[in-house]
Amino acid sequence: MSLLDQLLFLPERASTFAEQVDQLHYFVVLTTIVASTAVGVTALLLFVRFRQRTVGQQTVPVHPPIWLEALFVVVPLAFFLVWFGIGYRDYLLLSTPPKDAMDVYVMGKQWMWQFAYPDGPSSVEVLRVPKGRPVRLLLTSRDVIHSFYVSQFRIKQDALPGRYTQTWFTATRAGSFEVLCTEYCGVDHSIMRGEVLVLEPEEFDRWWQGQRRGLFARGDYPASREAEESSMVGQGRRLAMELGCLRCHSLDGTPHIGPSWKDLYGREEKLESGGRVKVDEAYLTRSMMDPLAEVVAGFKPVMPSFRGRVEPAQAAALVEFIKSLRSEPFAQELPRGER
Ligand code: HEC
Ligand SMILES: [Cu+2]
Repeated sequence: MSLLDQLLFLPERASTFAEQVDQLHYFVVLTTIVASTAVGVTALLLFVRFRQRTVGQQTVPVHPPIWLEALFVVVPLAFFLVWFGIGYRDYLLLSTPPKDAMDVYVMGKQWMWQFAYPDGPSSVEVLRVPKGRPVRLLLTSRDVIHSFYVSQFRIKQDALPGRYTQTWFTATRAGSFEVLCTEYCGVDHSIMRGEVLVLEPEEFDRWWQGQRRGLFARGDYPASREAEESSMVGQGRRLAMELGCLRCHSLDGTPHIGPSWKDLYGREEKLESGGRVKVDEAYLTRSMMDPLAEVVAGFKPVMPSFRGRVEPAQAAALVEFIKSLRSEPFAQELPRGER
């Protein structure tokens, strides 16, 4: 397939998705090449075979049998459906991160990418991840729509202001990969670049421990005190007090003016409108930005909107704080041995 890679200018493959995405790509490209060539060649043959031989010659009307017409409809349709089937399967895979994935918050803003690990450091422009472990990205934007694209991983996901979207990947080789923004977002859109640094697992663990223990107080790595202060759960707790969320929400399970935050994450919430919704990061953020859109059953729609009052990084911290209020830890394995 390396000839096709070159013909199609495909970048190298560095994630578990890449293989699958490319196979579908090849399949679509090859069948369309074959089919369009066949149509073109047939047309040429017919031009020659049925060319006008005498002046004033009339074209004989053609009445194709019904089975032939059906064939021309069913065969292309079958191809489209097969592509759809494969695409749908891949889409499901791409949009359901494994439970044990490591979470990283990603914020796009004009014109840079910022990354934050719930339990650890945050960084600008460079995202360090271990090879071979699934990583879930929770994306948002501080200003306009951006789009997070790493061509070698074959992932692309929009980052929208006031909302969280997610995607995931498992990197299959160590190295440095460029992050591009693929949604035109202003004058410096073209230089809105970041870097995913895929490290060998041991190397990542060493870096991670260093971040947390302050072994690398100088040099390449930020000091660990910074890492401590930026612990998202700690920040979220502070914010919840400062912003007055705790006037209406309790942390111990007793409902107050609003529902308690204890064991909120991951459960199914009944809504006043009759529906149900799974409490995930996106829902929690929506509840802060647009509280009246989905009112929890049994509560009054009195929560004020925090749109514009809570920055994306703060929203992420609040979400992480709410997630930390679980009586049983959920299956999430942030770098081995750290929990
Ligand atoms: C004036 C009281 C009040 C304040 C202040 C308030 N909330 Fe709420 N909140 C409510 C009520 C009432 C509900 C339930 C009705 C609804 O869904 O809008 C709610 C619902 C929620 C939900 C959904 C809960 C669930 O069970 O699904 C979240 C998440 C939430 N609030 C987060 C926050 C955060 C974060 C803050 C602070 C930045 C905050 N709230 C401040 C009253 C409040
Ligand atoms: Cu952008």
